[in-house]
Amino acid sequence: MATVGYEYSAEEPLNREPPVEDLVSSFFTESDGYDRNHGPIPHIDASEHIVRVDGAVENILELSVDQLHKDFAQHEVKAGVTVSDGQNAHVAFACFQTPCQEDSWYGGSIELERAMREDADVVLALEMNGNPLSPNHGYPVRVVAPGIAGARSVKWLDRITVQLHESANFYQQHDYKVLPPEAVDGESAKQYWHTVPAIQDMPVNSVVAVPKSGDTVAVSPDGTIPVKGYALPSGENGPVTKVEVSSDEGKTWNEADLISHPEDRENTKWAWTLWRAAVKVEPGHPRSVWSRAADKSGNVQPSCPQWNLRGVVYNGYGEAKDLTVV
Ligand SMILES: Nc1nc2c(c(=O)[nH]1)N[C@H]1C(S)=C(S)[C@@H](COP(=O)(O)O)O[C@H]1N2
Ligand SMILES: [Mo]
Repeated sequence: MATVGYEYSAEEPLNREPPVEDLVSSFFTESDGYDRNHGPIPHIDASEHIVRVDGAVENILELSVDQLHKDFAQHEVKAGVTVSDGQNAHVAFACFQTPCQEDSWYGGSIELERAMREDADVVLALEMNGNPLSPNHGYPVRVVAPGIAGARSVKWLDRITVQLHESANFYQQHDYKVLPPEAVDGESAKQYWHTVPAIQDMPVNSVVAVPKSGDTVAVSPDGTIPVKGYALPSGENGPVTKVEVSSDEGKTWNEADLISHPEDRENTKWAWTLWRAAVKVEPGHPRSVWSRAADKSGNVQPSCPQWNLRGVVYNGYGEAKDLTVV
């Protein structure tokens, strides 16, 4: 470990997101305004940073960032995983650089099978869009586990452990889980945390970005208003295959145009999809616009999933409500 300084505190970590209309303005997000942290941001000296691979492996590895750069593709195989099929093994990722709000370290785990499968594209990332990772996104090395909740994509990675149980970290055991509706506060949640699985794959989702709830929108001569948003497939079931938009609270739906990767139109499995539509809306107030997405496996957004205490994996219809159409 070689931390040369911290930013922010464990009590008030950096958490922010850009305005949603900026998000949908281009396929590649230009503003670097999305950050999610449970603790301070460490500034690490990459030349001294080591990622240790241990647990149920034949060879414990101590990998420098330089080695990861030069020949990462070979390393997982080198380590020699020693668990057999059907053992329900996990790969735990850990960062010990800074304390977090609810634990003294940060960690998460995914299934070993998923981590090892080539088409699951779980990677140790050293770069983002061709540049070294910035400190806030995990410099010098982080996990990126596509399709899986961001909480498992551990930043400032110190250790990878192959083990027969999930990560013991707070954020795997007592957060990022869908609790039953009987859990209504911290106290009543206590008896349920160990009964429900940790969130892994995220569900299909879509968001209406333009207009925003409460906006006043001018109707075009053809009686339509422009609507823009984004959509995500569930887990490994990408790409998004359809987004529909309704301006009559779900009675009728119109198919939106999907905007995928500008250069690489084939390689869309993990990517989000931007979409736009022109929908007929009668002038007046209040008006609303809803969106719902479907993915390659036929998963469709529900209108409103069951409430849960942490409000996680919410994927009800996208919505802009309380619109004034003039
Ligand atoms: N070490 C560490 N890794 C972490 C976190 C953290 O607080 N500490 N937050 C997790 C969560 S909850 C998410 S959503 C993603 C966010 O990554 P980003 O800030 O680069 O978008 O990082 C994950 N990895
Ligand atoms: Mo997260």
